[in-house]
Amino acid sequence: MILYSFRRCPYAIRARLALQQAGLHPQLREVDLKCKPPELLAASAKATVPVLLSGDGVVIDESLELMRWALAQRDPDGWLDRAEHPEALALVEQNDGPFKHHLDRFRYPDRYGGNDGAEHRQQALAILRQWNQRLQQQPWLLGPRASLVDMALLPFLRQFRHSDPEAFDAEAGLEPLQRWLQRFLNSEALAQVLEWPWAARQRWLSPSWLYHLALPAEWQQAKQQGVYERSTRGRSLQEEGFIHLSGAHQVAATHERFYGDFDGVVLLTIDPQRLPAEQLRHEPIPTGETFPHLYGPLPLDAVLAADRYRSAP
Ligand SMILES: N[C@@H](CCC(=O)N[C@@H](CS)C(=O)NCC(=O)O)C(=O)O
Repeated sequence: MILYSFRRCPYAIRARLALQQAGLHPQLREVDLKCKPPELLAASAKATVPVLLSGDGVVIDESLELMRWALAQRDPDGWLDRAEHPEALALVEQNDGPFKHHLDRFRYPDRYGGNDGAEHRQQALAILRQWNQRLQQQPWLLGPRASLVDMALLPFLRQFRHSDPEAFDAEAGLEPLQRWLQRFLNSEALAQVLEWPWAARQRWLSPSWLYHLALPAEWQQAKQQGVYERSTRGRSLQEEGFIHLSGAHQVAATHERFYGDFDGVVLLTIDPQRLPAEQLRHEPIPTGETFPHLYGPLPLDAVLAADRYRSAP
């Protein structure tokens, strides 16, 4: 079972909460949303996270559906109880529709071409006051126990608070809602789904791509000059004759061997289709292992992403 996910994404968080509750631990593929791996696009053309591949041909690319699917297998605390009730469905719809709409525009007014972030915050707060009314009478949205609905909404409220925690905490009359969020933020369930390996800080590396570790100053220089001609640490393309690349499964060992003492090494993600085919060769090194070698400068337009490399803890 495979889960494409993104650590901070509220949809992915709610999916991971349900998977964990059901005792399911798929293999995690943490993706970069600015540079989505071809495997994710092949699994779901929608190209959003989370996406679950069940292993027996089922692909689920909607977080709520994924929650229901996971809890249908095991639901020890009855999160599904009343989850299909009309008022439960209305709450989820309100969250995924208007609340999310205002949340995005409050968090990123520039992205939405407006300067009315404060207005959107007020509109989101109007919705939160409705949720607050429910929570005045009961600790969770549907009653005395937590349900799928709480877990579906709370990751979005977490984002709302996170955008301006002081203003949120100072908001008068929202104490029941603030306590509801605080219980979630302090919960072991959330801590667990934000932890390695549930929410890897290390991006999943695709076997469809090639990789190269670069020193930040040399990568900066390449961007300015429009050409990258370093082979490996301390060696140029001219000296070595080719640029050392790695397959996804080789990056960690290459990092460990040559860059383990260097803080801030940059991982270049390279699309092999954009390399001159005649310059790319897969060649054995003396240990017998085969590595990709590029016999020419690295074209900058073949570099899909350049991020600080994080090794697995
Ligand atoms: N309706 C989808 C929405 C998922 C979604 O929009 N996820 C965001 C990340 S929080 C995403 O993948 N966006 C795609 C992108 O940024 O390109 C679900 O519930 O799973």
